Amino acid sequence: MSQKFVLATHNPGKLKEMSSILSRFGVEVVSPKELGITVDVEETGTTFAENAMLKAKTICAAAGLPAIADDSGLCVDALNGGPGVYSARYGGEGLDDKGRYTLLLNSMRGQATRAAHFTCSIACAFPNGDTLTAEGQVQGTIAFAPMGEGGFGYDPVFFYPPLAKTFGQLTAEEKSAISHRGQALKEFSAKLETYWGK
Ligand code: ITT
Repeated sequence: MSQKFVLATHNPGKLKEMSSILSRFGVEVVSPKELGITVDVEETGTTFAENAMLKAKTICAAAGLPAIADDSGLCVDALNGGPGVYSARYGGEGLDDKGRYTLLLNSMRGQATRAAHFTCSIACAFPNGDTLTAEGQVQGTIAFAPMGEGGFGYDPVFFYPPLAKTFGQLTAEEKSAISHRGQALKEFSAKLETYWGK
């Protein structure tokens, strides 16, 4: 069975990664923009899972189509798990991706404990009220300087020891094979198969 899903995100980096990963699993997607949907969901949840479900349900209601949302972030041990759910807003509204990762590098100056992980919660809401969820995580460290131009967000400063590269130095395919988003969407597509098989 095939059905079209709207991706409940306004982040172009995420949209690109989610579309490409989901297309490999045979899931057909459309962006909110293509449907003329501009609703900006206020992320009032305190967990990634809550925020993902909030976005999926709101966009599903607006589009009348099943919606898939991603709530994700970077959790740094030395910052007590921050910026975490506030990753997109770290440092306030005025900063762009580069401003945010520069602020992060500055707050990690002199810090020897550099362990961090990316986490991703996927939520899918169907017009009939059904929901599906999935999670993914990837461990790494915070680099001492930005490296690479790939990806988006904090990728240039997220160092992945097994490949000895930052996420910014990986191709889209390399990143998706190991990333928090890649893992969460893989789990999601398996759950979707089961859901459709019911
Ligand atoms: P939507 O809510 O519209 O999806 P957003 O960017 O506001 O977009 P989030 O609230 O989930 O999304 O914030 C996630 C932030 O975490 C994102 O803006 C990046 O700064 C960071 N992030 C998440 N996944 C990342 C990745 O794969 N690489 C680098 N940074 C990532």
